Formats: sequence, C-alpha cells, structure tokens
Amino acid sequence: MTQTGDLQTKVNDILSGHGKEKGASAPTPVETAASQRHFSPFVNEDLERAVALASELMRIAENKGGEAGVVSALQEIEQKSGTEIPGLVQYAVKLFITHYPQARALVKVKPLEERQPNLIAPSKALKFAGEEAGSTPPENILDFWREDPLINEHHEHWHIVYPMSGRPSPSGGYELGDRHGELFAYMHEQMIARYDAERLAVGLSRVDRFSDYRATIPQGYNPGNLRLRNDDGTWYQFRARPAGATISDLTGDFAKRPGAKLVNQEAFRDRLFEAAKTGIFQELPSQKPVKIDNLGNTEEANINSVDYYGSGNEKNNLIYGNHHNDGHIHLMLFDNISPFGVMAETATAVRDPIFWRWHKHVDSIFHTWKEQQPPHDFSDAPPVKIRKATTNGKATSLDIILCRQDGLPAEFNGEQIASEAFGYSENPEQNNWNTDFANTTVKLSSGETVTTTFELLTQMEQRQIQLDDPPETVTIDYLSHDDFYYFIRVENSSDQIQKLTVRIFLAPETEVEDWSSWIEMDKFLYRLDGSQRAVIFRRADLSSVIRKPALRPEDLANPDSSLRDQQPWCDCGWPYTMLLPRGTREGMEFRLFVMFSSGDDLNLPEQPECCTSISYCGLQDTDYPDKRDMGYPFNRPFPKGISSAIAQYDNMAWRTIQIRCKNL
Ligand SMILES: [Cu+2]
Repeated sequence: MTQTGDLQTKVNDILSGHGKEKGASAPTPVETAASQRHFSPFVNEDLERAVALASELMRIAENKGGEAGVVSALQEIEQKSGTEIPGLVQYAVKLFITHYPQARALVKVKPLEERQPNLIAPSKALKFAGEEAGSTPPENILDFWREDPLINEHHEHWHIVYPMSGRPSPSGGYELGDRHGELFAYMHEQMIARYDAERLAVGLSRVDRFSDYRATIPQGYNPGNLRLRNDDGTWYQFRARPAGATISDLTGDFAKRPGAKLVNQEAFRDRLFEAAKTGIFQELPSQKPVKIDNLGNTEEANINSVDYYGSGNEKNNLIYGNHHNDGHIHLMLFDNISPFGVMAETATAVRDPIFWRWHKHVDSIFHTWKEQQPPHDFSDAPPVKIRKATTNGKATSLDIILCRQDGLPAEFNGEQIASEAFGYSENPEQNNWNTDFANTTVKLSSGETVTTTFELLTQMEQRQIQLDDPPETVTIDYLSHDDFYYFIRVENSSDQIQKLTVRIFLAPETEVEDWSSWIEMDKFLYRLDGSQRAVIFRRADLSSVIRKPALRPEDLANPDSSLRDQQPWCDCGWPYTMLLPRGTREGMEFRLFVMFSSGDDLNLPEQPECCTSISYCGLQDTDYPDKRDMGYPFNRPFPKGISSAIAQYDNMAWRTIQIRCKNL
C-alpha cells in the first residue's frame, strides 16, 4: 500500500471508530449511558477545543511540510484518542482535512453513510427494545425526508465548513468565513422553505415555530438504535425525546450556560426580537446598528456575536446570550438526563421535527429584521426583457421552457437545441421566438425531436446500506427526480453587451405571495450581445445550491463510486437527489421564477463549472461570490405584493409548473 493509501485508511479508521478494534479479539464495548459526556458542536467550548486541536495539527503538518507533515499530524491525533471527550477527536480531524489544503489534497472524508452507517439508518430499521422508532404521527410521514442521509451529511458538512468558533489556522487566529452570520441564517432558512414545501405536499401545515419555551412539544422523536462509533471504538447511543415533553432549566454540566434557565433564554429571545425590530442592539453599552450578518452571528451565537461570551461557562452578564446553541442544548437534554438526543449532533439534528420548529423560531428573528428593511428598488435592473402572462390565475410566461431527459435525444447539444427549437431567426420560417412551448414536440433538422413539459417528475428510490456491529443490510427509501433542463428566453433591450446574473427560484403555487417560501434553485452568469434575443440553456445538475458532482441514484447505489467521497469543500451543498420537492401523486403546482440582475453581482472564478454550492457554501478561501443580500430578491418584503412587482419589471417573470411523484 502507498503511504497515501495508509493515510486514507488511518483517516477512515478514526472517523469510523474502527481503528482501536484492530487486532483486538473482544467486541467493542457498547456505552449507552456515557460516564463522560459526549462532544457536541453546539457547545461552544467543545467546538473551540476541536478547532484548537485542528489548528495544532496544522502547525505540526506545516513544521514538517508536505505529505510527511500530514502523516505526522495524523500520528499525533492517534495519541490524542482517549484524552479528549468522546467525539471531539473525530470532529477535529474533519476540521483539519477540510481547512488544510495539503491534507485535503491527500485524503478524503468518506461519505457519512460509509463512515457511520448506524448514524444515518432510517428509523424504521432501528427499532430498539421493541419500540417503534421515528417521529410521532403525523410527522412520521416525512421521516424519509428528514432522515435522508445526504441531507444530514449536508448539514454536518456545512457546519464543518462554517464552524462558529472560527476556522482552524496554524497561527491560531480563528476567523469566521465571509458573511458567516448571514449565511447561517440563509442556509437554514432555505432548508425550512424546502421542508415547508414537503409538508404542504403531504397535507401538513408549514412548520410551527417553537417560541414558547414553557409549552409541551407534541411531536416526539425516537431515534431507536441510532448510534455513532467514537474514535476509541466505543458506541454512543442517542436517546428518545418523547411526545408531550417540555424543556426545563439545565442542571449539571450545563447549569452555568447563559441560557440554562428558561427565564434567561426568554430574556435573550425578547432582546433579540427587540433588536431585530428596532434595528439597534439597544442594550449594549454602546449601541450598534443591526445588520443581517451581526444578527446571525449574535443569534447563533458565534465568536463575532455582539456579546460573545468566549470559552468557559462562567460569564453570566450576557445580554443576547447564546440563543440558538443553548436552544439545541435544551432540546437535546430536555430533562437533564444523558445521553443526548439527536439535537446534539449536526449529523443527526435534522431528523427530529423539533429541529425545524426551533430553526423556524430562530428564523423569525431574522424575518423580523427583514420586515423592517426598505423594499428593493428594482430600478437598477439591467435593460433586458423576459415576457410574462397570466392565464386563469396561473403564470404562463412563454419564455420559461423546461425539458426532461426523456424529452431530449440521448446525446444533445443544449445550446444548439435552444437556438434551433426555441430561438429567434430573421427567417420567418425558422423563427420560433413567439411560440409558447407548453408540452410541445419540436422536430429538429437532424430528424430528432425535443419535447417540452411543465411537469417535472420525482420518484421514491431504494438503496441498501450495511450497518455496523452486527453487520446487517437495511433499505433506505429516498427521494430523487428525473434530470431536467431550463431553456430561458431573454431579449437585450439595449445595443450594449449585457453581463447578467440569472436567478431561479421555486415556491408552492399557494405560497407565491410569501417571500419566505421561495426556494433558491440556481444562479449563474450569462452574457448577452447588444440587442440579442437569446435562449439560455442550463442543466439542473449544475445548480448553484447542490454539491458537486451531482450524485444520482446509480452513484449512490455503487459503493465504489469515487464520486461519493467528500472532496472537502468542493462538494459542500444540498444533495442533487433532493433538488426538487417531492410534489404529489396527482401533481402539485409550483411556480418557477426567473430574474436577471447585473452580472457584476456575481464574482465567479474562470472555470465555468465551479465545483461547490456557491449559494450555500460560498467559495473557498475567498469572499462570498454574490454581492447582493443572500436570497435576493426574496429577502425583503414586497409592499405591493410579489405579483405586482413581477408585472411591473421587465427583468423578471414566472411560470406555473407541476411536480408529480411517479411512484407514490
Ligand atoms: Cu445547523
């Protein structure tokens, strides 16, 4: 085996907890009631210690340099095993690999379902002590979605890329990523918009925020036999949060946290809402204006909070507290009994319905601030025109055209189809510019055909995963969809070249007037010649929100597919399989929105297929690439309504489409 191969094996062993059992004949011990509490990245001092350890590894690696340096760093980490609280060393290794270029060039973090299969198995396969696992009805209808391994991996990975204690660095000066607070707000808000769309599809109402901390929580979550394996080979078993429980004042290890007492959490909550509403952090010794970024930082709370409490639990004179993190701690330890519930881990928290209720509450603080902001002034729109129409209350822009894979030739050139099938021509015989292509089949000069559609298709798929100890194969039901493509027509109203940012969003048809319901689907650059009438071709698998490369069911079912390895950073983002909401068996109406803003908004590297999710993860080692507020234009109220703004401006349009699940 090469040295790099050894290195990869070492990393795999640490992250899967298999290192320590090698050569030992006894089975690994099961540790259900931990004598020592487990690591949680929502506990500031735990994360600070993990970041410090990752930084120490960077220093070791840097001193020696090159591959030998990375080897030395990982040797050091093996010595640390057992000296830190369980779970911390694994987190430090993930931080090190993600944030240290020489390490990520040499080794990969394997997919979560390979590293820790027992942590992502569906609850239906995890019955424990005879009890039904999963969430209580009716929430269990969406267990498949909340428990999707790739969504959980996305959430885990995002927090590794954006640690709230700052990114590890050899010099020890920890800094947050660019616009961390705003992105913390935006990424979680987008997850909720997507979850809301799933809820509406199954007849549930949108998520109800958890804002009354004294109220009982009707939605329970039982993780069953969900467990993770620590780097020392011991297991950590998660505990159920029964329906009808309440949270209470924290005792023991967490008694000195700023928000340990509910009365303090309530005071922090009220002050955060007050700051959001008035636009000023009023209670600070010197008042500070509220911006979305410092509000996100303070709410999380991370090292750039306006009153960060630093490491140590002792400081008790906080004004805005540690609201979001302490909320996770209350909800993972609602009755002060260990072990923790799934809210303790970024790789499991989203499985629990309370995660969504908590984050909807967190989100409502950001929304309160956004509601106070002046509406966008769209007079800075580039001089371009996309046509729109309304027919019987449905949006029917003829410039928004979709094709599924099954409507296109097996091999095709998208740009060529765009101009031949849908484009403008001086020759009236070949001019298709004014045709409405709703469910139409077009014959190309090659003899092949192209069929447009307003129905996108999803389907439930299955794949197998292999559990650990004892080895057992379980089936995961998961959502996926047929590949699809956008063809968007736009006319340059000026004779000047226009560089454009194309922004695509989607919302359930019933929610289109609510700016918080819009799901970002994509953003990218396009260049128009003077007076050009162009048809933009865009593949959905290049979406700015998804991790790259896009993983399809055939990749997920193939354990040998190297596409599945995490290539730290590059592949941060939402899973491609979940790009579309599931819709319904009959077909659920959604609205697809397209907007053009100035191309100066987006600052993308030269290579056209930039690998990361620029929307949810930004770009590595450089500023967030979109100059606009995240979620633009749906990050502000529309005083006269979204429909009227769209009617008024030439640079935006929308179209009603359907999303149908083929095998529900
Ligand atoms: Cu999170």
